[in-house]
Formats: sequence, C-alpha cells, structure tokens
Amino acid sequence: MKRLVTIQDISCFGKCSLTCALPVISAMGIETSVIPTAVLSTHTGGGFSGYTFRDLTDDIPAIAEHWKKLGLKFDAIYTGYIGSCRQIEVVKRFIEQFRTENTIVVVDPVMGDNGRMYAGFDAKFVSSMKTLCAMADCILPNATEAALLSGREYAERPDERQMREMISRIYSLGCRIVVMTGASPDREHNGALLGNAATGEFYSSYCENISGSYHSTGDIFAGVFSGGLTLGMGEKRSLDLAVNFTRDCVKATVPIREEQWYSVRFEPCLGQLIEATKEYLND
Ligand code: PXL
Repeated sequence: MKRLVTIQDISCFGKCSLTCALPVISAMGIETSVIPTAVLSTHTGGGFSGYTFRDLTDDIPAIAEHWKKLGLKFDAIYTGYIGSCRQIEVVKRFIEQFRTENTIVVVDPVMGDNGRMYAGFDAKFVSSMKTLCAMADCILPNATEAALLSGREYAERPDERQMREMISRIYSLGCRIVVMTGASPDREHNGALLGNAATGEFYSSYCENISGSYHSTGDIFAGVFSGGLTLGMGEKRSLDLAVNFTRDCVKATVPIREEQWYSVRFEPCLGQLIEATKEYLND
C-alpha cells in the first residue's frame, strides 16, 4: 500500500485543504498521513470573516523527530496551504529529512486566486514559496500563482502560448513538472496544462467549462493529481483524472450553489476515484 503525507492547514469548516485531501486521497486507496500546519475555524478565501488561526509551525519538527524514531517512510509528500515564511522553512526541512530518491514531492503553491493573493500573504511570501517550489518534482499553480511565480502580469484567461511561456519561465525555479490549473484555450473549456521540463513536452486536459468560481477546486485537483502520481498512473492519466473529477464535483455543486458557496460537493463523486484507481492497487 502506498503512503503519502500531506502538509497543509485544517480549516474546521469550509471544506478545503486537509478536509478535501484526506477523503480524496484515501478514496484512491492510499494511506494518508497529515501534518496540519494551522487550525482555522474557516478558510480565509472570502465570504467568512473573523476566522480564528492557530499556527502549528512549532509542532512540525517534533512530529518529524518522532516519525524518524519510528522509521516512517513515505512514497509521496504533498504540501498545500502554508501560513508563513518561517513555516515554509520548517516544511523544507521536513522534506529534506524524509525524501528518498523514490519519493514524489508535489507542492501546491497556494497563494491566491482570481488575480488576488489570499489574506496574510505578500511579496516576501512569494519569494519564500519559490524556494519550496525548487525542491518539488511537481508544482500546481493556478493562473494567479503562475503569474506570481513567473513574474508575468496576471491574465484571467491566458491563451495557450502565454501559459507555455509562463510554465517555461517557472522551470527555472528547479521543478521538473509544472501544471497550470484553471487553464483553458477558450471560454467553453476549463482544465489544466502540464509542462515537463525534462522532455520539453506539454500535455493539456480540458473539459467543458462550468461558469462561476468555485472555492477548493484547486485543493481537490491537487489531491487527485498527487494521488495519481503516487499510484504510478503517470502524469497524463493523473491529469485527466484530476480534471474530470474536479469538473464532476463542480457539476454536483451547481444545484446547491447558494447554500454551498464556500466549497464544492465532492462527496457524491468519491466512488469514481475508488473505481478509477482499482487497477493500480495490488490487493
Ligand atoms: O483552498 C486553499 C486554501 C487553503 N487553506 C486556507 C485557505 C485557502 C484558500 O482560501 O484560506 C486556510
């Protein structure tokens, strides 16, 4: 059985980060360990105000030390929302301690969406995030994060040439695979564009666009894609699965959009992940 550790916050209400990653990756048949980077009462992504935030940076080295004593090993490390520059340094240290030559390291450089940074982030955080991206095998920026990482202007709907250019610039941070999410060649489609620096290849996966902005789709996408790589599905199949699964979660949310404005309804879709990953599980 494959084992992944995901490092991101737990937002107690609002279905994002760990409360998406855990069900999604577990449904893929992967043992999922967690390091919560912070506990928040809700996510910070707009709509909620007055949220609580307890930083857990100081717990991470002790968790790592205990796990080292236990001899724990991980096939994959997947990082999501990280709250501060200091926390990025601690997460980098964790990766150094636990990475082996077979470990897949996926970094979702969570910093913003729709052209705006999330609350509490600034230019210094972007520089710090670049140093974490440098350690990753694969990073998954959305258009806002790709602009921040590439130093290019944010465009709501960059065309494929602009996306390729941004991805190529991001390679210089040191990561081999860059997946730009929320990407689309036109208004009718949505999906992701993957660039592989080692082969120079690009691969896109697009599905029909469902209009509107849906919170937490990046976290769901990243969970599925990380899970796919961990199972050995390969980049392209993992990308197709992540795109299609995310689309289905959004579709399931449309009828209850008013009451579920803060996230997507992924729960009825989880069975698809169990089905799609069966052939990759040995038992
Ligand atoms: O979905 C990304 C995310 C994760 N964690 C927290 C957030 C957000 C986005 O708003 O606020 C705490």
